Amino acid sequence: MIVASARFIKSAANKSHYPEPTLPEIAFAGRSNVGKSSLINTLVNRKRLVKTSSTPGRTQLINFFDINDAVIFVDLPGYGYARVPEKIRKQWGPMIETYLSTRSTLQGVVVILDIRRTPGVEERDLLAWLDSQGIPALPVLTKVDKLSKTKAAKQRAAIARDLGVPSDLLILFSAQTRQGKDAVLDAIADRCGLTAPAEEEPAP
Ligand SMILES: Nc1nc2c(ncn2[C@@H]2O[C@H](COP(=O)(O)OP(=O)(O)O)[C@@H](O)[C@H]2O)c(=O)[nH]1
Ligand SMILES: [Mg+2]
Repeated sequence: MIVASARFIKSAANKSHYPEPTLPEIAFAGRSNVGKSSLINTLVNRKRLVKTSSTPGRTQLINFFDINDAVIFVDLPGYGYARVPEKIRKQWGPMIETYLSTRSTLQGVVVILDIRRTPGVEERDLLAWLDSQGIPALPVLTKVDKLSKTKAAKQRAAIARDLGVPSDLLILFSAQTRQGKDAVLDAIADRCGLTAPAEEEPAP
């Protein structure tokens, strides 16, 4: 999939504020600071379509973006940030769960994991819950530029074992080098049934 256009649609705190469910939708989830904003910005070739904010503790919203007038990307609030006040943390779960369990156009969730970390309880819970709801997960291991090739391959295998999924299901990604960008976009296009545009013949 080639991203030709990307624009912010709206933010929503609850269902009544979601945009009309017309286009296929892909949501992005991950713990705070995992690199979710950087991943989305890389996919859409923009520096700051999604703000890479470093102020946890604010009430967070679900943000909707139109991509190519063909698919909607949904930036879910980051989870698992210990410094977030309990009151705010408590409203995240329901907000994300309501979205994921009721959104009729949702085609899959890109679950972003740091390649250097063993998946925590939040990640395992999220993946198990998506599975129980029949929502396909697209797991992506980000920040691969932080590890050597050998170490990255080892971590990929370890995380796959940990999650009980085949290793080649885990896409290796880096916002710094853009490694894995096309693999993520292709997985998304595949999930949404968007066929790749035919290669144009070079002009004679
Ligand atoms: N080296 C490296 N740093 C990254 C990568 N992705 C994100 N970061 C850094 O990780 C921090 C958190 O990134 P951000 O996208 O804001 O994370 P978010 O909280 O999940 O949205 C920032 O300092 C980014 O520059 C990556 O692929 N490689
Ligand atoms: Mg972010």
